[in-house]
Amino acid sequence: RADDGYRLWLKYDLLRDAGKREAYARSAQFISIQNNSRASSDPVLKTAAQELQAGLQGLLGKPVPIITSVPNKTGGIILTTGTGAESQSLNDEGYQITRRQNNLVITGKSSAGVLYGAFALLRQVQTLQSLEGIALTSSPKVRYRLLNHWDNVNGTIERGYAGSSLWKWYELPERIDPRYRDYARANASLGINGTVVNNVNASSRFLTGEYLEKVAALANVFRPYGIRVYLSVYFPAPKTIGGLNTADPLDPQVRQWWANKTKEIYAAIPDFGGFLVKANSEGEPGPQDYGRTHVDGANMLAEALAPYDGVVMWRSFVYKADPKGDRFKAAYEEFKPFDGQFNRKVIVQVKNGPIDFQSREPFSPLFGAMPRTPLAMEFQITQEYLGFATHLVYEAPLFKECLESDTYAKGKGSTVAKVIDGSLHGYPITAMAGVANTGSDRNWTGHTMGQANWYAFGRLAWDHTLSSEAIAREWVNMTLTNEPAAVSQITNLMLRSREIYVDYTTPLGLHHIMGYGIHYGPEPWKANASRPDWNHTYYHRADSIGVGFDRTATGSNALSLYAPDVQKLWGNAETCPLPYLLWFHHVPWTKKLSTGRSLWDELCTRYYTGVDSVAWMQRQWTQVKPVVDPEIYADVAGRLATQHKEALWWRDACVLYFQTFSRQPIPAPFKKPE
Ligand code: GCW
Repeated sequence: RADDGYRLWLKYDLLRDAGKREAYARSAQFISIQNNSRASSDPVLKTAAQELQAGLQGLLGKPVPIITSVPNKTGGIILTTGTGAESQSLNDEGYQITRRQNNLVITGKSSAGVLYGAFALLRQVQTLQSLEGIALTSSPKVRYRLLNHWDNVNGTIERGYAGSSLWKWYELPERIDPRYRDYARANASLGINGTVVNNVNASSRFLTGEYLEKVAALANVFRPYGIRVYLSVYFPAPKTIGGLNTADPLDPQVRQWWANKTKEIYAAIPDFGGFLVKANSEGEPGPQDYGRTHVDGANMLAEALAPYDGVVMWRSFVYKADPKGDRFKAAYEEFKPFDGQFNRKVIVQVKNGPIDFQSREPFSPLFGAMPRTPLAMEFQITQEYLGFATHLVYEAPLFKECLESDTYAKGKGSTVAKVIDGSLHGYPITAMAGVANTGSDRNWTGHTMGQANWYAFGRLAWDHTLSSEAIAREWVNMTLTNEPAAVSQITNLMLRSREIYVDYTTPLGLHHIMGYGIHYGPEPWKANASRPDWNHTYYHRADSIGVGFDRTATGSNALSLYAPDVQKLWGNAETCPLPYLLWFHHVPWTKKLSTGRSLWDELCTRYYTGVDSVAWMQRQWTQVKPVVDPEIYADVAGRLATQHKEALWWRDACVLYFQTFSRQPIPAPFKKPE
């Protein structure tokens, strides 16, 4: 039957190669949860066994029984939680897969570890790896691996492009959509262990008794998959639903209200994960409305959580600072002074870049600058600035570029990844969040290839050292085809896609020139917004001399927020890597770049070759037609055609607009009309 994309990377279709099936089946004659009283009733272990069973039966085409005891039985898979020698090297959620006495043994310190091990074993089979000498050990590098849903009460999703919310609030808690479970399976297969179900632009309704019951019903579905539920909170909730006349975080009544509310939440959801907060940002209220600080607000919530195993994720996405200043500096200036003042349950959640999820941003200068405050990474999986669910942009290279950036906070090698995984500053808690791209569309993400971004986020949250290529290969094998040449071809296309998108939209470090408000298509000319830093001319600063935002000492000096080595890397227009050039420098149109072309010619070259590269992607995709499911093939082919049309739109809009400043001809090779 045709594949509508619903099953994501968990397809478990019969393996084509009968020989391989046989070989795997010899190692998978049964599944057994090692017999101890705790284990047999543990719902997460049960899930692990059931997932393995369903997966293997599909892949191998024969039943794999779950049996209760295994005296001297061999040729099967044993699931066990243990604290023995073999689990010494694991952290709480890690797993180990080994062969012992002719059985495959999946060990975890916790049942969640076993579940992740079960999915890892399935992945081995799905990607056709041998199980013969298998010896896998893996522990997540980050403790809290979360999706953030920007889902609203009314079923809409802010910046969501795959239909409406998965959560049917009006049906909950009575009706449980089977899809909730499939959602949990997909996340658990990646190691995602938490989900913030509502938008950071939060409605206080989610904290009412009526909604807590609904949220608790979701939590019940997610729990056997090791996934905890979190809520975004509306800071003035004590007023809007609590009947108080203030939400001042230092007011005793307000504090008591939060303490009571938190108690009520834990009564309904005993493993509730905690709160995510957007405060004093983009019109959202917050502690500053009462002359208080982010620390006052965050610590109040942390105290309410004190009796429980929950955390506060307080976002740093603000740009309240002087709109005439440089928005680049806002989060740093507002948060850095508080380093060391937050309660130990607080994590400050920082977007990867200083502005807002652009197709390329330098890493946020906060990373490395707050050694005494745990910082969480916030990536955006949904493609708000990356062409929605229409453009094919594989995001792993974008995530990796940030994670591998060197902050030099403690000398060379102080990467952002080491900040986030806690190893650089010894953070007691670590977290990575991804703004979800899921919705009610049959294939979850609108663009089938968008599934790879959900996948990549989850895999990197588990282990940021995995390469973009390895993750892409895995995903393609599990989702599209096992045919080696096609796997390579699709992987290659995915790996190039982000750079191609950058080229036809915002090459050389241009940023924030997309359609105003909607954030789709080009609008570099936007100049009449209500705040100067919402204008797009603010970001590109094109004039008759050149283009780009001078963030060196002669300009906003935002560069000074970075360590001296980073300043050296980006601070000199002669040596600044071209991808970041216009992020930091106002460069003359006529300036000769390292490519041998003038800035203007280089800009045009990128825009034009970017469009050509989309045509290349289309051709590549055509070639894999014989081995990809027809429905998925057609879906992607159609979206690529739109992408090509819109790449032309971006190119022509931007080149013609910037030409009004450069007053130079479009370079010869590109001149002819299409
Ligand atoms: O990227 C911007 C989005 C807003 C979003 C905000 C944020 C949830 O355009 O839609 O609001 O960032 O991250 O808070």
